[in-house]
Amino acid sequence: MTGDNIKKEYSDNGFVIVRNAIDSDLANELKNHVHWLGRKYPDIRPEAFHHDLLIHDPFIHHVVKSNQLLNIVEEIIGPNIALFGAHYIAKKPYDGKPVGWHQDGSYWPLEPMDVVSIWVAGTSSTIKSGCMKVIPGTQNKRLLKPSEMIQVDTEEYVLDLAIHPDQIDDSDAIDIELEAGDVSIHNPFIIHGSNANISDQWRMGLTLRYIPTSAYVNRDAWECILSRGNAVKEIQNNYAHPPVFDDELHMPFNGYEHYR
Ligand SMILES: O=C(O)CCC(=O)C(=O)O
Repeated sequence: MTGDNIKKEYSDNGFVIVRNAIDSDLANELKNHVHWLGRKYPDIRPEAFHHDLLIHDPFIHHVVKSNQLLNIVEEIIGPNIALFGAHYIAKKPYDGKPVGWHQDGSYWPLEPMDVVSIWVAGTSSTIKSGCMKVIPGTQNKRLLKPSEMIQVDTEEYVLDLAIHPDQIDDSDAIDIELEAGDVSIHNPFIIHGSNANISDQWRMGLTLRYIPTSAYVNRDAWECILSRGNAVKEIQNNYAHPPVFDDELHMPFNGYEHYR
């Protein structure tokens, strides 16, 4: 898919799928990383490997700065790029939780709301394993505030808020089925969610939220990763230093020696 096509589909539809965006070795490492995190944090569910666990991890810096992803992101937000959020939403076979319908922008302290989400598939993601689904056209709706959403039980759902079912018409929702190495890209307005994993396979996705460095993250002490290009001096975002690889703390990966 050419850069122009990615840009056009994204701007027309609020989402786009790019097949084989990353190579199979990197997709495999993503999968290994989820299992490695599972051993490191046995008490944390794999849908909840959040930004704070990932922001100082050399493998995440490596992925976030990979040209395979940044060349796509640059088509949409331009050449000066920062990562504002990383989160693995990995669903175990038979057990992975659903994600209620929501718009990402409802949660985010970005000024302006200039951000693109890249959902990187470490395994296949199918209807049965609880792939992401989007409601087309909703990218043109206004953002709901958290106070306009309902609280849901995090024992059952990945996120604690969801849009009230009365406000959802999912009759033409689109299932975003992916193979390992594919990515889907969505904007912060589009309504999306996912079902539980009822298959016998893992479903692993790494969500990466990229902003142009001109967008301000209005949250105290929040760390971003400067991924490509330059920071904007007047925008007071915090950028994490590239981590130093430590055998005791980090998973080895292809290229980890650059972080020694
Ligand atoms: O991974 C999922 O099931 C949902 C993903 C999602 O909500 C997101 O990437 O914003």
